Amino acid sequence: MTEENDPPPISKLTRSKQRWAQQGRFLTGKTARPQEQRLPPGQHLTRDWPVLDLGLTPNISRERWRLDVYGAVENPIFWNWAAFTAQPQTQFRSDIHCVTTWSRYDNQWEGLATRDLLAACRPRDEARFVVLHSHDGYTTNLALEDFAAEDALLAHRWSEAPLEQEHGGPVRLVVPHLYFWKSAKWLQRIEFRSDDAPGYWEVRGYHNRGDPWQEQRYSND
Ligand SMILES: Nc1nc2c(c(=O)[nH]1)N[C@H]1C(S)=C(S)[C@@H](COP(=O)(O)O)O[C@H]1N2
Ligand SMILES: [Mo]
Repeated sequence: MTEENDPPPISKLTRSKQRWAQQGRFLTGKTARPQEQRLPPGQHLTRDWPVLDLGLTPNISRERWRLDVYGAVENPIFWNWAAFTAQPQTQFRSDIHCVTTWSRYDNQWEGLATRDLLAACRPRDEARFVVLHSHDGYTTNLALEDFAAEDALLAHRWSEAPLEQEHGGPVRLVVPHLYFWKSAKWLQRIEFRSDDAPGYWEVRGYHNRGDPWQEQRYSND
């Protein structure tokens, strides 16, 4: 686990991903509508579940785990594991679309719907953006409407088992309608803001929103 201000070490994959953004790698120039085709442009289907991250894999036990929800909210939250899992539990089935072109269908998630989190923390009128902070030093930003999507959740179970550490357990975000880099693993803090604050990949050439149907892979599209 690193402190907030230590930049995470740069792996070979991370370096490649920075280069791909500069090169516009994988772009097909096509868009699609989710109603018409299930696989977004430039994606291919995989049956296994690849692990993608900065390479640190923080080890956070459920006993030590806390979630801090703060910033432009009426009711800041600081939950331990018992308080978090006492919140309403929702199950969603959704597809994963990673910007490196793999997609994985029919993931069964369980956890706290972001809509239920919003009901609990009550964003103030000026709140327009959400920044996720993770235990590996990773950050990613979302517009409040994207964070509030009806199938978005803070997941702690996948396929009816506890979410594996390598996939972001104890708790990760899942926002199915955007590329998977928006779905922060090893969630530590959720910050509500009036101004936007681009995250780890968003300041390294990746699109600020990341809609796979519009092929919003890179910021210079
Ligand atoms: N904390 C954290 N979350 C992260 C990342 C990361 O490096 N650190 N990588 C993102 C990227 S680029 C992808 S594709 C997905 C991968 O999730 P998976 O390893 O469960 O497939 O996690 C996203 N969330
Ligand atoms: Mo990714």
